Amino acid sequence: MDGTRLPGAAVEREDRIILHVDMDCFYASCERLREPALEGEPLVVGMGYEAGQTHGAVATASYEAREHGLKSAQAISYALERLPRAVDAGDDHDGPVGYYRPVDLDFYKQVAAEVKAILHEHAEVVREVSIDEAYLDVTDRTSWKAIDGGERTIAEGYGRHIKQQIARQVGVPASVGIAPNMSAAKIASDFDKPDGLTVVPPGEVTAFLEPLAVDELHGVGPVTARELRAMDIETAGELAAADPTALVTRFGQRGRELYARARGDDDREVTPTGRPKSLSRESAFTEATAETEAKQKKITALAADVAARARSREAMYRTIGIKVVTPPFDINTRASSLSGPVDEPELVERVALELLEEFDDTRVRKLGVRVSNLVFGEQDQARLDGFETTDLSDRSVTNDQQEPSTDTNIKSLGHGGRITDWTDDESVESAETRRRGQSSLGEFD
Ligand code: DCP
Ligand code: MG
Repeated sequence: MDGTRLPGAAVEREDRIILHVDMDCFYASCERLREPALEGEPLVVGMGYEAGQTHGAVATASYEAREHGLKSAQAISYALERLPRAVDAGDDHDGPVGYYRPVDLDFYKQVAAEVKAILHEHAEVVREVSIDEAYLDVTDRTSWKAIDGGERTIAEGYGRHIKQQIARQVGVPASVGIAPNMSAAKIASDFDKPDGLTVVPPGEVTAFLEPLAVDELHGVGPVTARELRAMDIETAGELAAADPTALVTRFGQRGRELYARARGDDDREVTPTGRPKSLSRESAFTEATAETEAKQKKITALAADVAARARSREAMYRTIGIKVVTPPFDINTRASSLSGPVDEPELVERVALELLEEFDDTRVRKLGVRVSNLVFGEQDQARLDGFETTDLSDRSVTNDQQEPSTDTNIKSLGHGGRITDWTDDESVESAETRRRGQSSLGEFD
């Protein structure tokens, strides 16, 4: 990657490589793992099918059972009607029969853990969304570069490799979708189930979505699909070509989202399961520079990126910091803290630039911006009474290197905690940096 390339909300978004994995008829595949004779048979995993039981539901049906109309969430009594139990079917029964097994969640969780371990080996960021489903951001691990005379991308090979690793090491089938954003990747993984691998390179997302029925789009259930049909909108292509105002009139803010999804616009980030302690981003110069403007430009872009990521994760921050790496590898960190958590992209930029002033004449080879002391989504922005009127350009946000401000609304952290914070992360960062090369745009959280 070009070390001079600046990160920013708009930059690189379309180049992301998002991989979505969804295991095929997962509970049934797990049962087959310990009972290989069930391979190729119509298999129902669920509750309530034993003699004398009447209540219960299908958790999942193998693809062979699905051919008989069975699927998750159906009443078990319905399943038994369509596909009587093999053990109960008398000799005179000449229709299809099925195999039934009870749900053994502990076992499925063990299998899922093995699968997830493989996924974590193959991506920096893994978002586990359910027992058998995860998103991976594999942008740093593979490439959209076309190979084989343009027939395939390198990313496709990476997806195939992950599928094979799961099949060989765990023994269960997975379907994989790869696309530049999360919603397209999810649709892609579902596109060719079971054992599917569907790749939608950048630039092909709209064409891929176009022919799909609207209810295949993420977030479109049967009710919305019906309402869209009433508006003469049946396919994602028709939804993408619809009048957005009419959609907003009908569905409110959701209408705008539906419209965006149908057009393949989805800039949600793959956020790791669990909550991060901080969010940060750093970027190196190709060569160390003392140029103020270049440094400011980079800090501004990094600040925008970090603030956008915080917002997309619904994280507010109380501390804003920068990292300045001077040649050869001296790491300097500075941070300022506010009295309450905020979601203020402009403030991140302003504080980061202020903190940078100390390094005005310094040659710098790498810069980073971080927000920390995170608070997630649950409450409104803290009432920072007086905050808006405080003149931030004039010492109201204090540099941690200086005496804490006496301002009651904005105060500084002590040295110790902050420095330790960053030091901890440095060890992660140096390993990362070694692996990716110095010029890469690495995250340092
Ligand atoms: N599950 C359940 N009840 C449901 C839906 C699902 O108990 N109503 C369980 C059983 C599934 C597992 O969750 O095996 C994963 O759900 P999926 O929706 O991914 O379904 P499958 O993996 O079974 O099938 P597919 O191949 O369509 O992904
Ligand atoms: Mg599944």
